[in-house]
Amino acid sequence: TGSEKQGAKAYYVSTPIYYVNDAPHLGHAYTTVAGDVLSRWHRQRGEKVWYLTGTDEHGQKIMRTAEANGVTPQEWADKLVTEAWKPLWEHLEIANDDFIRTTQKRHTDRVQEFVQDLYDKGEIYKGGYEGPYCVGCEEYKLPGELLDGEGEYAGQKLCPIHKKPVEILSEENYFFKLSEYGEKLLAHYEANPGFIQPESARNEVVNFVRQGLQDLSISRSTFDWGIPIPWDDKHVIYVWVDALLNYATAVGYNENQAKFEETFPADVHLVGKDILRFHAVIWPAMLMAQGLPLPGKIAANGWLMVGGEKMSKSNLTGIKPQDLTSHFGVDAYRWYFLRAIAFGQDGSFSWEDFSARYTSELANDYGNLASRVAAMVGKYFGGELPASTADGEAERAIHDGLTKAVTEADRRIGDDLDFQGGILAVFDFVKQVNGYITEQEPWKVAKDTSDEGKARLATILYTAAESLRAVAVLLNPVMPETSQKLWDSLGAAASLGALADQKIGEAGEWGRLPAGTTVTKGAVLFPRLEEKPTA
Ligand code: ME8
Repeated sequence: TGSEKQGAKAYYVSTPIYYVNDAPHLGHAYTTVAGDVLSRWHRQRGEKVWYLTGTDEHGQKIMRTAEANGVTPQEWADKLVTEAWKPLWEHLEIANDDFIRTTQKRHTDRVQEFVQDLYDKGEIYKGGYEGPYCVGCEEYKLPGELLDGEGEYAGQKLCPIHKKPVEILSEENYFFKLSEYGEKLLAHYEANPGFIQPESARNEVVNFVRQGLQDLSISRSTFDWGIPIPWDDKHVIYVWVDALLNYATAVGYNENQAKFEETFPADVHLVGKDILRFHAVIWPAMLMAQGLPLPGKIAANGWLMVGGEKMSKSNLTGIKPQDLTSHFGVDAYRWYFLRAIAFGQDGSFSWEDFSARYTSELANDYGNLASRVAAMVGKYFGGELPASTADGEAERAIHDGLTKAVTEADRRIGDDLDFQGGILAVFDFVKQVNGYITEQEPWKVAKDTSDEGKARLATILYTAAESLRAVAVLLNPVMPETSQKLWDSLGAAASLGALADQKIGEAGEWGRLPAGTTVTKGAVLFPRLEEKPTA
């Protein structure tokens, strides 16, 4: 967009790369939408941004799913990526800059080089290991964290996350000397209090590392769906080591030095709580071992729950993202989860809550404000935005309210990843503007045909329209389609240019929308909801 700082490091945001054993569900979409809003926000700050997502395609979980479906793992992954994952991200308006797949050569070659390099540096050795393994997690478990099975699983030990029996694996494997990094990791957490977010996640990781780290088995020899260990092709690289490296291989590690330096490390790795340790312990240790810089922040989102249970591939509760977008629209979908749940906390989804918030906050507060203002500019000024010439105390309160909303939203969304707080700051402003119109009663002022009356009416409608101009900019990262409709209805592009080029820093500059623009009663922002579909 021209105003990007040349040569500056990109603000780099990542999502987890998701397993392709199944189609994406609400939980995956939650993390990916959050990353999209964060990266769009930073783009609108005028920063250079790199937003990465992708898919994790190796390991036993994928291999077994493919086998069960009678195809090769690669065929299975190709099908899921092209038929399920990429289409959903497009549907949800995810503006990722790249999509990495761990079966791509640009990834597999670089992963082999990375691991070979660690081996050459003496960070990897051969050893034996036997222990309980959960295929769902693709992770060895500690005996102490297992649950006792009941009913059909009586007498067996279960994974605490998947509640399925673990398997005892015994392998001769290659190990990464993770145990040597405990002190360095603790020192890093100490020196960088914002490294792990939220606080509860940080505490969990610190406690875990304080208990002492074991070396990490980084190869598998009981199956072959993975990247071969370069010096011993009877082994494949552990799927988590392979997967974590996507954050480096996707941005030019060992391949495009300029790109790598301009992008790496990530400013924010967005993850779910389930994969926090991989990102906050193993990944930084791998980078330390190579002398590479560490990411700025690991931000863990909480669980999306339905009916009190974590939403997962095996507990889909029957609701697909598309079921919600077809009812509420894509923008409302993007908005809802970030608005309803404090980021980092668990939160429940219910159809009733979504419907209630849609109607009161989106349709009534926001949508009606936009349509009322456009209708009045049409009715009283023939659709030509009047100039504001009679600003008084009420208008100054609106100007102040906007300044506050911009500062608050920018800090909360852009810096703190407090999406809920940031969205609320903007919606508080929307409420304030609604209150202003109710108090000023432009429909009554319109009856006063004196010059003073006309100036008041013009001022009220300009103030409301200019407020909406700012709201469109501030909500663009969250609801891009709606903001565009509003932008069109305000006739803003003719003088201010494209919506995507509007900067957050300028959103609060009062008076940017010039008088004289053509205001039209555009498309309804949030149509009345249909009856809830019956399952
Ligand atoms: O773990 N609530 O992939 P995955 C909130 N391939 N977020 C949820 C969620 C829920 N109920 N369910 C899933 C993997 N998520 C690895 C990652 S990264 C180098 C490798 C989100 O397909 C959340 O972000 O199991 C979680 O961490 C991720 O999906 C797990 O996706």
